[in-house]
Amino acid sequence: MLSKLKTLETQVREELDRVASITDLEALQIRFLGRKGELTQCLRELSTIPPEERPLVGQEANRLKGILEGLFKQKKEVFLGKGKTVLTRYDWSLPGRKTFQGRKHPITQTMDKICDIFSRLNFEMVEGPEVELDYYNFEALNMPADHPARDMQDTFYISDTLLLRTQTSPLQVRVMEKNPPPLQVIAPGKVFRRDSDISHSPMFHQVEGFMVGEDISFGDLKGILTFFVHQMFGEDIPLRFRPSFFPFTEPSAEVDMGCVICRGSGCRLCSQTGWLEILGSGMIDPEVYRMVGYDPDQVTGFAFGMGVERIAMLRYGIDDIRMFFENDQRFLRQF
Ligand code: 2NL
Repeated sequence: MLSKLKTLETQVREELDRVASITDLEALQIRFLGRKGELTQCLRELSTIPPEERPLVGQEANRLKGILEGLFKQKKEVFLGKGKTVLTRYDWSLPGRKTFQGRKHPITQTMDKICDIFSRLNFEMVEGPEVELDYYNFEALNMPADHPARDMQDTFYISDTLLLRTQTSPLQVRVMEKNPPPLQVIAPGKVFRRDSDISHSPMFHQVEGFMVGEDISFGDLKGILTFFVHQMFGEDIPLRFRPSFFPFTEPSAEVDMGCVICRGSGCRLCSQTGWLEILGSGMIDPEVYRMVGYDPDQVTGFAFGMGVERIAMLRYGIDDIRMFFENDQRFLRQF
């Protein structure tokens, strides 16, 4: 009896696969599940089999009846245009879909590495508000209203006095206001500028840092930043310090490192120069010390700033900054 049920099931499944119209389907349903249908007959014959076998066979027959009714219903929905493609068979042996373990975003990984290098040099990390007062973002950094340097950065203003910070230096100003020297601080975080193309994003990440105290020299700046670049990109990377200008430092220097792609011989990435700019830096301007209440005759120090996306692009060989913010899993899973 049990094997008869099995055969019946196979037979119904095969015929269901071949059914081409709703009329055929209904005929098939009557043939098996109708009042005189084959399965219905089997259920009737239950009374003729030995009593001890009845519960098991009965259970099987009813289970099959349920399955077949479901199959007929599904097939009917296909013909009536309801339901989507209906799978009539499941392969339980198929392996499951692979799941991926989450991980840190490449920007976060790069920022962690930068902060880790500076923390080994005794720098302390500070974080703070992304919405800043105009005072901390510009005034205190030697950029009063109407200062031409404000045009260097296209700022998102919220009101006359509030803005989205264009750099993380306002945080460092707040630290100096509240704490006497000596200090060694790094300030990582999001910054905002009205700019968007393959190398600019309106939101990006910066790590800035400063070191103030007695007799901190340009030599200290060179030593610390050289150590940083060597830790980040390798001991064999050459560096050069090139004169530059920032309103909050004097003298100022931009730091270039030997191109990581062509190793100095010139390529598209370094515009045939053999060098890549990676940091801005300088000795903190006496005007900044006055603004935070330090005595410029007693205190010296340096500061620097870098774009995390730029460092990450050089580290991983990525040529479009927007890749970081598209959240494409095919991109993110590579890190
Ligand atoms: C760049 C250049 C720089 C600073 C940031 C700074 C902070 C204070 C005082 C003085 Cl509190 N300076 N920060 C100094 C020089 C350069 O960033 O190219 N950033 C991406």
